[in-house]
Amino acid sequence: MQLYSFFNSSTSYRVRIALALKGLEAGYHGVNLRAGEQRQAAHRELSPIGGVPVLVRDDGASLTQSLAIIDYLDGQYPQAPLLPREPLQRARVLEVAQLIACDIHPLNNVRVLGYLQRVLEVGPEEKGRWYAHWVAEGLAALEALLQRHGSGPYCFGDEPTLADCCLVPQVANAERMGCELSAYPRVMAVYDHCQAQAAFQRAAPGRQADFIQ
Ligand SMILES: N[C@@H](CCC(=O)N[C@@H](CS)C(=O)NCC(=O)O)C(=O)O
Repeated sequence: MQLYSFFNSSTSYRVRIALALKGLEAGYHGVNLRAGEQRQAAHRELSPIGGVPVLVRDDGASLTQSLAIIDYLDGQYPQAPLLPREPLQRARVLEVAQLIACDIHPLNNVRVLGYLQRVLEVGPEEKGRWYAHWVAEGLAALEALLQRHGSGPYCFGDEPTLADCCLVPQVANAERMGCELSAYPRVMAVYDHCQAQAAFQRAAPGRQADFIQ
């Protein structure tokens, strides 16, 4: 398997966590989002929308969309399952994963922030406010969901799930962007617990081959 990734892409980070939790290795291809490599024709052959992550199997089959990739890995490599089988528990995990993947991340994606800046001519201060606003709204909802339905050191119990694969990169991004996080104690407790685990540490941006300061 080969993973097309960027060290501080949160969606790539989700997949790296899933791979590490399952003890899987994938060849690493850095796609430099800062240099716009995701928009080059060769990369669009793999990802028509121009993004990472992309997982390419040994037989050449390629997959985009971090949640689809993790679902594939979970089906193909059943060790350390990331999605519960019981329907309500499974839906709870997906509820958190999709809150992050559908309601928080897309609003602050590279191409969205770039459009705000280049086309709508939004200044850096307003761009920062946009970022902080959507992160705050999303993390408040995440905190409420985890307060209501979560338990244990991870989002849902004593073992990591897809929800944790999504939570950690989103909070890491928010931290990196200087967002205020003290209003989300349950989110931060899960984050701190995950950050202390070896698999999450292996997947961290600073440990990747394409890491740049
Ligand atoms: N929904 C997709 C989003 C993928 C995505 O947009 N990734 C970001 C990096 S976190 C990206 O490649 N952005 C490039 C751009 O917006 O130009 C997924 O979950 O995989």
